[in-house]
Amino acid sequence: MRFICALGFGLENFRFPRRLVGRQDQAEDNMKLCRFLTADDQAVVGLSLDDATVLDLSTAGVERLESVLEHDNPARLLRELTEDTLRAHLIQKVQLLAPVDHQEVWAAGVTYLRSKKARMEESDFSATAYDKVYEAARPEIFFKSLPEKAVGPGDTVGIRKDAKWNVPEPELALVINSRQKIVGYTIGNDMSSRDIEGENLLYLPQAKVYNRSCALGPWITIGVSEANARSWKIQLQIKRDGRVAFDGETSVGQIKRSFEDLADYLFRSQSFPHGAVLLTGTGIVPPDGFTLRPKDSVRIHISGIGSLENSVIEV
Ligand code: DO4
Ligand code: MG
Repeated sequence: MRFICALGFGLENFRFPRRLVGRQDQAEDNMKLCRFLTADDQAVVGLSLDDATVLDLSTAGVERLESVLEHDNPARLLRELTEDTLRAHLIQKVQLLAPVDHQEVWAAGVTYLRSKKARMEESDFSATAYDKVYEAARPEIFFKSLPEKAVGPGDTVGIRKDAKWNVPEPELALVINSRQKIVGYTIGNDMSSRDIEGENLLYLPQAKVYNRSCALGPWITIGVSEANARSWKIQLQIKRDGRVAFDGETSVGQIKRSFEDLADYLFRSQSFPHGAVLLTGTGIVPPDGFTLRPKDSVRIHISGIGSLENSVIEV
């Protein structure tokens, strides 16, 4: 009854008990941790247990994602937090932000056969490098973004003014805490300039790291095993003038390396006191004639997470 009244008058101003949001035993499968902007422009940590509402965890004293991700058992902590009375908002009425606070964002590459083949074709010059790294024990891992530069759902992603061949790279992103434990998953878009990378592999940082080159979101799915995540599908749809300009699909199970292995190499001789986000590589590559244009819309869907949508601008 109280829930119905709350919806009628706008959920934002109501507090209601967790038991009205969803059943306790369903919570672990559906926990989505996010950051969002409140009506008075405060960035807060949120938790969603269904498709419609997000609970403001700042009302339970949680100020940063990190305090959940560093917990021994984030899923259990979130369940306990939802036993409190938390302020709820309708998801449609809040602006979700990239789900990072102080975590550096890194990316692995050439982890799918599709990515290796496409890159060998785009560059005679560096073809053997891609071939070798695909087979080698040590993966390719590169720095992608400072957390404050990552863009969130609904924001714009960038294509470089000085590049002619630009593509999105839809990737599963591992959310790893400071103790190297993979505690969740989100969606990453590793925007890339293929002509710059193809000209010379030493230009990789310029092809990959520039304004608005990394999108993350819409939230972090907590408490899912690697085995389950490997059954997820990844879809990419690019729309231009309202029409589908490219559509592609792959499966997380096609990634050649284990998530543990990727996290292990990232943390070798390097510590991440706030944890890290690691994109796991792309398995979807649009055909060679395709390049993004300003105003295109890029939608990445991963079945166990949700959708990350951004429009394109020139930067
Ligand atoms: O080797 C260049 C980058 C590879 C990459 O970003 C990917 O495979 O997703
Ligand atoms: Mg990539």
